[in-house]
Amino acid sequence: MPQIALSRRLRRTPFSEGVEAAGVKGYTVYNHMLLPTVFRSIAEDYHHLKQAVQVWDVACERQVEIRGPDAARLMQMLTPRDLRPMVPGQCYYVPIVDETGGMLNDPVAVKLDEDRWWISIADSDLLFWVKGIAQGYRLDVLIDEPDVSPLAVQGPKADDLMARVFGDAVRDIRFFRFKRLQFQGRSLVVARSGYSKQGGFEIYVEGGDIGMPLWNALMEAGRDLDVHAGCPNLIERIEGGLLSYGNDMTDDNTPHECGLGRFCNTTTAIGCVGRDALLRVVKEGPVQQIRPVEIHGPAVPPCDRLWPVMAGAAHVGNISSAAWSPDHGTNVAIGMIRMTHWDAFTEVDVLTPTGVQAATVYETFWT
Ligand code: THG
Repeated sequence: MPQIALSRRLRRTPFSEGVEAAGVKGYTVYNHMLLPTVFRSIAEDYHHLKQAVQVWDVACERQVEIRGPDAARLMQMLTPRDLRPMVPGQCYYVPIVDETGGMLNDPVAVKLDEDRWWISIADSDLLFWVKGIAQGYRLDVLIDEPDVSPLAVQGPKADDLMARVFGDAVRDIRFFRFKRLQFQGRSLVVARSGYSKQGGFEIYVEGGDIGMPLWNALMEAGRDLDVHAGCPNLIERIEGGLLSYGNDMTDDNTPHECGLGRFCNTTTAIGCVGRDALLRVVKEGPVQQIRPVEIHGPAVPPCDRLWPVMAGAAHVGNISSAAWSPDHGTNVAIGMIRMTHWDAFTEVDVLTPTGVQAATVYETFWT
């Protein structure tokens, strides 16, 4: 098999040494950085994630830091989610849209202080857009990518493992809230969040030098909990309906098409640069939307391009992510489906690279 060449442009992370020692078998590239995709096998990693606890190198979730008197104003320009209720110590999942209402990213916003924010980005070069808006509007802010690398601890035993390293205070952290907790004399943001539906935390490791000490501390503390290196799991995230920017949506899609309307308050998000465009979209309603799709029949190959969804001769949507689910005994998938066929239990056909497979559209994901 051809290999992907490593170089300085394809950045390693503070945890890469630990990832390699744990026997990583595959990577993808995300924000110009290595992101592990598989350790034992995707199916074995999936079962283990649902039963035990994993430590994930998600350093590729880079931070865009905004600080200064206009930080909150700039943040609200970026998203149709009303940020006024947000207080320091909170995280918000925020669609980021351009002037047409198209999705530029779907990050987690972290409000450190009134005048200091992190945007924990998905895979697009959001820094350029944020800097461009700040310059264009002459805002009083400093914007950069700090030396901050998230390390996720995910799975049903995450609370027990984290309590051993950071103390019982972790147990009281509420969903999408964070506390500052000490590790080796350094104060780190620890949030209850993460790219799985199994529960857990994300540690925003400030300073790459403590990356491996923290990785090793978690691995040693969790030996009897069956802790293992892991990574965002394709099967689990499709079951849970966690979207992947660049795969399941692009700048051609509005948040409403992505099913992210519940994270938009477009009428009250005064200042959002995509507000006028989105107000028009909200009035008419989307004509296509993200849906869970069950693809019947044998296990599908990896979905590395859009697979047409057909109703007879009519092209009614596209599958963007798919995998065999061991727990459900069927293929789980995410598709963008036109409104004529987006009702639950609509029967369709999916054109996979290996042939036509019958499929059923649903309205709610598997977990
Ligand atoms: N954590 C952090 N940064 C990230 C991700 C993350 N950056 C990249 C990527 N993931 C951004 N995308 C998502 C997608 C889904 C969620 C978070 C980031 C998520 N969604 C929950 C859900 O849909 O059930 C909860 C959303 C909510 O209720 O607010 O967690 O994972 N740091």
